[in-house]
Amino acid sequence: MIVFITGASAGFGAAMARTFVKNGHQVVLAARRKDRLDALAKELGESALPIAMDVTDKNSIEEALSMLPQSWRQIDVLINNAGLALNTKPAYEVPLEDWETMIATNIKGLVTMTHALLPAMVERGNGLVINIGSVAGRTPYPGGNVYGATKAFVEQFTLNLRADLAGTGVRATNIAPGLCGGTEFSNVRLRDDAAAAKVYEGTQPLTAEDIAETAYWIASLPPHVNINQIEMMPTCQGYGPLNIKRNLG
Ligand code: NDP
Ligand code: 8X3
Repeated sequence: MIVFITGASAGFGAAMARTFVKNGHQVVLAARRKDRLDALAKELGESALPIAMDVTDKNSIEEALSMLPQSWRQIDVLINNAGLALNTKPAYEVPLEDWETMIATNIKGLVTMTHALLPAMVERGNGLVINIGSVAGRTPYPGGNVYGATKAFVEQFTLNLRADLAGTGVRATNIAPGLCGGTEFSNVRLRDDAAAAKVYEGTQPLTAEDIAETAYWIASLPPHVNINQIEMMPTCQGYGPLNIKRNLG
């Protein structure tokens, strides 16, 4: 398989690249930090192709895809993983720019990549799109605001893809993980490495390798099996009660 992974310079994306290559597949590594991609490609050898791309920029996506060598053009699996959360402040305190960046990356980037690669999969009658959603797309929490809403979009877009793709041979899956450590997610979100480390203190979170194994399992199922969505959490995480403010005013 040729697997196109966005956000391959860190976290889940890099772990997924390692897992697919370990299992004999080829990976296109896409992200903005080319130096990180080059280092990973060096580690992975000829099975990896690093390619600089900003998913928020349609031209950058088009340019990157147009530069793919002929032998790398038949993408079997697209993993829309590039994404981020910014800020944990309440909606009425977050800078608009943070919301705009999350929407541009988690929604616009994901649909632009899908729009670019899906028609060829349908034409061939096989392929798989794995979108990385989040438990935040299903379970609201204080400070989740636009991040949670972008991941709700990812889930609903994936399920609507399933509606359109039924009978085409092309599969689509939403993976919705909960707390996952060992990635740059909280460093990016909190913009403070010490605070980011505290998020995972006293927990045993999911790891990027857990997500990578799940993505690989989904991609290696027989072609007649579609996992529509999968929600996964570390055992130490669960659902909370609804928040009730008592005795106000
Ligand atoms: P990381 O911050 O470790 O990795 C994010 C990746 O996305 C990086 O490779 C980054 O690369 C890339 N990226 C960000 N913006 C862009 C852009 N504009 N264009 C191209 N690439 C971009 O995070 P995780 O690995 O933890 O997260 C991966 C995905 O999983 C995200 O969608 C996240 O929302 C989701 N998720 C994470 C969870 C967690 O707890 N960690 C739980 C649930 C979901 P670069 O900066 O080089 O461009
Ligand atoms: C990341 C998981 O719970 O921080 O999507 O929103 S959470």
